[in-house]
Amino acid sequence: MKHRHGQPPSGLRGSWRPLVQIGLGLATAVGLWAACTALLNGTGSAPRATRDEFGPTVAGTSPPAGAPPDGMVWIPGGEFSMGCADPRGQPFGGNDPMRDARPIHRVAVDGYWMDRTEVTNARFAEFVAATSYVTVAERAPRAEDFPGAPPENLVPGSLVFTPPEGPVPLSNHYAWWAYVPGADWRHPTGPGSSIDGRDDDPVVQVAHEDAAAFASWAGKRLPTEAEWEFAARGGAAGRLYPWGGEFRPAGRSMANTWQGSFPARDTATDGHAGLAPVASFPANPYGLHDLSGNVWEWCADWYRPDTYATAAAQGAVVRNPTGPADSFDPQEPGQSKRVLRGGSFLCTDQYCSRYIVGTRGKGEPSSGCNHIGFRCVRSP
Ligand SMILES: [Ca+2]
Repeated sequence: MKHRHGQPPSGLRGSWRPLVQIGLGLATAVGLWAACTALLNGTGSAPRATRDEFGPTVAGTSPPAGAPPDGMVWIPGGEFSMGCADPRGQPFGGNDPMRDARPIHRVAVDGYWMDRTEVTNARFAEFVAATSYVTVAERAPRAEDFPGAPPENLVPGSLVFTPPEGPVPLSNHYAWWAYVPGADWRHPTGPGSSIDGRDDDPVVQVAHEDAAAFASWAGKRLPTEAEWEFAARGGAAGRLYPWGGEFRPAGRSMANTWQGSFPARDTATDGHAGLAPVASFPANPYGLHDLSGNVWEWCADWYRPDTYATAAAQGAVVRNPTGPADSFDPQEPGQSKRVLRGGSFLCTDQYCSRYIVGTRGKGEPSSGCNHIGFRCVRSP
């Protein structure tokens, strides 16, 4: 098992025991970041794929009659090649082989509506105003769930990216993640922060169940991983990015990611240090914004590294896959994970190149973070 970008050694975790006790969570800080860092062993059976293995995308159905739901666009569905070739060696390809995104295999999805953008603070606030919903990060951890944790640690909070003063080894996520009491969707980086004037930023510090609760209230649902990828590809086949094959075509930034030396200094040459308001960058051919970078997006599926191997072994087009029945992450065998997609403003080829459209992320579902949000879909 490689650990170059994986879990810190247990001794380091031991030094963080109070935090670990507070969160399944903080284990999860790692889990969440592992979403952006994983060097998976995978099953060992996934063959190295090439771009040649992508077949054409065959678009599906026309939109149903009537006006589109507010803020949504029609995704025609159809048959496509799902997955990611090894991006190492490509410009901005990073150093992760992305083994959990292979084999590239044929998948078909029915048509659906999808939110043009990530769900914003303004929209999430409407939901909370209408329902008095309290997010996971705003609830105090229960003592029975964290035996041995000091009572003073059983306070609501969430995970916040906290850049170090200078360069640090990239093998230890704890150098830039902290559990911050009082961090929640209204205070994305802690009690001193706010979302005033940030109506159009994507909502963050939402756990998977918070996202699902919003979706249910809105008459929508979280996308399956296959729906997310079909939409992100915009009808094209095998491209590295939602907009094409070049990360910065003609020198233009197409997504909110990280520039500069990670994790100490984001030079923000793309115009945004931290979150960007949704739709700050061009839409893909289906009219969807921010599929790459800005915030990770929760999907409905459980995560397993062998999901694609299992699907491909069926030897036929996989129709409307909803993911495995359970979760397994060899990096954190005791933690269930849901799929995350798209990468975030923290992604950089120095560390995480999951702004590449076919790559997969994962997160412990009860944890929010200030680089994780979501968008919804609706079936006709
Ligand atoms: Ca940026």
